[in-house]
Amino acid sequence: MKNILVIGAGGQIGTELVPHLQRLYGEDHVVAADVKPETCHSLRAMAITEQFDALDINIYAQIVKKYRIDSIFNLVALLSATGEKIPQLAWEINMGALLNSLEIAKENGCALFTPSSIGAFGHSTPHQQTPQDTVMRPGTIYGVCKVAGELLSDYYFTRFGVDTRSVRFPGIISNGALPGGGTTDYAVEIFYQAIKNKRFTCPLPADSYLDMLYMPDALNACSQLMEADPAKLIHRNSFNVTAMSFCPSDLYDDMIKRIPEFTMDYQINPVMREIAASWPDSMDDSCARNEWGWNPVWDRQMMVDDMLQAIRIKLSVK
Ligand code: AKB
Repeated sequence: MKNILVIGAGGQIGTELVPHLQRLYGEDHVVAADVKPETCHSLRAMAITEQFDALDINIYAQIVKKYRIDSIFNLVALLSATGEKIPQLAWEINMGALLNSLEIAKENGCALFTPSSIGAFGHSTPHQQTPQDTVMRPGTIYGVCKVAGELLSDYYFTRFGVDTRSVRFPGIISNGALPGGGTTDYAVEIFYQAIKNKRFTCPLPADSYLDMLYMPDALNACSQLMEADPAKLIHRNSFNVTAMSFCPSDLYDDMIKRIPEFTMDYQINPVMREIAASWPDSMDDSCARNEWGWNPVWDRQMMVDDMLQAIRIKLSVK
């Protein structure tokens, strides 16, 4: 049985990945960690929790030894839009947590999952059916960290034999913890605003196509890849994964079919527009499908219905 540590567990992915891993491996085999005391307070209600800063390698290593950890999910990251406000700090946090995770994984024989992102691509990448192996020249500090992280993770695998694996996540849509500081966050916020206020102001242009995944598929991507037969993996860091590609006006059309009084206007955020324009419109994820059986379940219409239902319950709105 695995002993798993999730660092950065208090964010959008972590708060759902922890219970997902608990269901697969047992509650006693998953440790949630975050730097923020208030986040750890709520994590404690669902999991064994440790509060520490992943940039402090000594404390990080002590925790790995204390729980005999053999698998680490490193979710520590400042996202794309936040990163552009504080690029130096984004580099320090994103790369610092990764480098410490790689070193600790090397010293303790741990497998390591660190998500990459569509943010690893840039303007010069082919935007339609973006191939697995292609030009990667991102224009954001977040993307620079993701490309560097992919390379560093592959380096630790080939040079030191560390079992590093990763996916390039698109925007992740979920109804648990809110995302924060990403360019794709609009695709979550729109649901809350549609239910609460029947209106939404979108920061991205109407025709800004981006890949997206619904959270249940994102969680399966993490666990399936980490369980995959290593002999079948030609790639490691990182695999394109996607389930749908849409733009704000597509989502608006879906919404007014279900909430006829819903209205949406646009107040374009120039930084987010530029970031979104540099990212793929749609990715080719055939390598993930062929090498470890990636097969997402949730399409856009199923996701929209489920999001509306879940958020209505969450907000106690009929
Ligand atoms: C972001 O928008 O920054 C993230 C991502 C696609 O990596 N959601």
